[in-house]
Amino acid sequence: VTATSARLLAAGAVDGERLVRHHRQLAQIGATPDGGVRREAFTDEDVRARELVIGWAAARGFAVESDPFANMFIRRAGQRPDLPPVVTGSHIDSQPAGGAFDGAYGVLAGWEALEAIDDAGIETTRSIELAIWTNEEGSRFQPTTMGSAVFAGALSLAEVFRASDAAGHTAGDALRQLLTRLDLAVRREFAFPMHAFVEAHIEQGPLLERAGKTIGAVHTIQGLRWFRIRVHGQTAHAGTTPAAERRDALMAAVSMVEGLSELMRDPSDVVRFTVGRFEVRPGSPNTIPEDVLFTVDFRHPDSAVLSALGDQVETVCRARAGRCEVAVEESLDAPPTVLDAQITQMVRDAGRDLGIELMDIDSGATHDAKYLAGLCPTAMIFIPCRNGVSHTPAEHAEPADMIAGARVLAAVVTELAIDVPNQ
Ligand code: HGY
Ligand code: MN
Ligand code: MN
Repeated sequence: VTATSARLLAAGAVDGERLVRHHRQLAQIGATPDGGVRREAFTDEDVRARELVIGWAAARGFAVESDPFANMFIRRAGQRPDLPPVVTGSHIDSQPAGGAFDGAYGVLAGWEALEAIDDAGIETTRSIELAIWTNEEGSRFQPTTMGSAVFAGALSLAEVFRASDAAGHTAGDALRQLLTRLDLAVRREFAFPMHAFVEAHIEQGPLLERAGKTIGAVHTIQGLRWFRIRVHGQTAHAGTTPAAERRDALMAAVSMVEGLSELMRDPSDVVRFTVGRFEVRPGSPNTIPEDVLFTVDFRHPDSAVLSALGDQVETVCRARAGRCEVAVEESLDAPPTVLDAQITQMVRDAGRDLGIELMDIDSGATHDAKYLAGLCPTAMIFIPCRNGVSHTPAEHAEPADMIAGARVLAAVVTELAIDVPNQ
């Protein structure tokens, strides 16, 4: 079987009903009444979602292993298990008020690709693996794409273990608990050699839907910087303390947010600037706020702009601190990532051969693929989502698009796993 005929065989073996059924099963774990999902990293829901996929793997006889950060790898062995595998995958953790597709779709499409290839009886030279990356969202423990960052060596285990949630629990403790419950074979080393990585994902924006296309071949993932800003003042009585004697952390933080939104003002609407968390302590109506923690998520496709504006975040906060103290910590600094041209061409070719409408696209959201791209040739396949919305319970992708994406993915990973020139 040539790589070309095998990839069509793999795509043809994708079972759309099975994919949609698996999606429904996964979406039930952490389902919220508004149709969304709450399945944050390291929670009971994260554990149960992993167990579901581990169960599917066990039924197929595929081995499941993890690295020390519980990034999981499910393997369909090839004829040459000694060669670096072809890896696909995404994440199954969600935002606190998330949807049922962000991340989950890439894991389910990857799993469907593995099953389709297995059903079609295709012998691949390289093994094909499904990766499930830990804490991609970074909502509870910052930053986003934590698991792949640790895997790629962009963050150390010691650094991420110290990350703490709003209740003061650390990511290190949360990971230890998760590992106790899952009893995983922790056998994989960080950054083990991979031949290629391909991630399927919903677009999370409106471009594919507007253009009437089914697949996006992703060119670049825009860069982003994350900051945690702690403002410290002094509690005092709201009814008695004169203005001049106040050290109100909230008033200082509000002024900082104003200064930052001026800094980030962009008439061309390319800058993305978000303050997504704002915590006030002690949080009593008649007490002057002593502590504020807020976060900044700043994104841009141009690394020069990321540097120029991002480097001023601390300066602006200091200038607006008044009588309060401020500490600015940067938890993520990721430049724009250009994905692999050759595999992206394989995505376009597979779309063409399967008769699926496709276009090139850039990613406004970030993905584990950006760290994998530093380790091996990496590509991404997008499918549309309704009204372009994501990180909301309203997130939705059509079954027909989910199936089309899984077919393209199955074709591409098959082609990558069969062809072994000069080895
Ligand atoms: O933040 C992001 O773009 C992604 O959802 N992790
Ligand atoms: Mn995602
Ligand atoms: Mn997300």
